[in-house]
Amino acid sequence: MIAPVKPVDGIAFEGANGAILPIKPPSPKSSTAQAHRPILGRAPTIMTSRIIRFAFLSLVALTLAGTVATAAEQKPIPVIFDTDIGGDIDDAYALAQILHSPELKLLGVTTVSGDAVARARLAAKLLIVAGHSEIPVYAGTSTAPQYIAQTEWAKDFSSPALHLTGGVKFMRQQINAHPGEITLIAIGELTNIAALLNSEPGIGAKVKAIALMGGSVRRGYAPGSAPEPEWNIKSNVTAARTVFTSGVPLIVAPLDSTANLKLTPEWRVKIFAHGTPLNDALASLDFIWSHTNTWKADMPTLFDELAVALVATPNIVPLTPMYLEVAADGLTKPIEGRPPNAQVALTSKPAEFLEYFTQRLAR
Ligand SMILES: [Ca+2]
Repeated sequence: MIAPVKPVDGIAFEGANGAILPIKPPSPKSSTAQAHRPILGRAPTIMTSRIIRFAFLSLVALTLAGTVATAAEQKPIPVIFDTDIGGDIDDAYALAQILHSPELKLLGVTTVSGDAVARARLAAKLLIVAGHSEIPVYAGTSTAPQYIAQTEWAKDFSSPALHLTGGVKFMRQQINAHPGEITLIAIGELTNIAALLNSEPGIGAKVKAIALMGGSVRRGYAPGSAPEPEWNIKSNVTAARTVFTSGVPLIVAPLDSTANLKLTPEWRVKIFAHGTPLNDALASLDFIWSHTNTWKADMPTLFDELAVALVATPNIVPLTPMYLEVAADGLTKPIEGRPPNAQVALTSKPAEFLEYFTQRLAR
């Protein structure tokens, strides 16, 4: 069931410039003075001080070594990336971000909304340019035509990894092959994800989590604005309701924490100056988008990138457990007193996030 797709014009991206969320100073670290406290009520001798100091430093060294070893040994998180790449520019940057996140293993890409096949060609070409011909791309559900100017960059592209149908089936097969392991990163309307959850009884219980960009809890697109129906949710409210009532653990990046993440020219210069084939491709797509997007945005907003980061770097922003209900108009309303269905990012620190993101793409 696909809700009628509304025109892109009129989305309130305008006016989002300027306001920056406050950056709090880091919380004071706990004192290590405890380690130097006298033992058994006696003042420490030089020798006992040295022993204590050695023991303390050894403990620190062991802890650090353990952290490094754990990080190195940790298996990357298997993810499937469900995207409406080709409309807004943030999806292309988000795909590059996944490829530059060693914490993640990208099993495949599925596309959704508008011309899902054209979007799949674009994703497949970006992956080839990035040197990842092994990662499959499957077109998912197409809907009414939308603005997708970037897909011209990949017109008629084909590769052995590109499949013009089968997005939902691919997700289902992968989840059944790796029950409880796969996180879905959903950064378009939720049509494919809902179709997956409806396609087989019990399939949702085998999904580890769904990280999604979507919703609007305490603010809308513009700083200080009231909550409003967000694009990914309102584009298919029925699908969004299926996802939010599925019982699958949800990690949600709504407008509250994403709408202020502006990739200004200074940050883009840093990314494009790192002249890898992938970054060169991003520069091309960014240029096409900058001069054609129908809502006249003058710089990218990294909406989708926070959803990716919440999987790769879970502590990057605080998460608030809450129950979000999807209203008929696409609003995502927090309901008090119900067991949470989502961990929600309500705040972010734009300067810190842009540094995190840019560092990844410029290495
Ligand atoms: Ca998107």
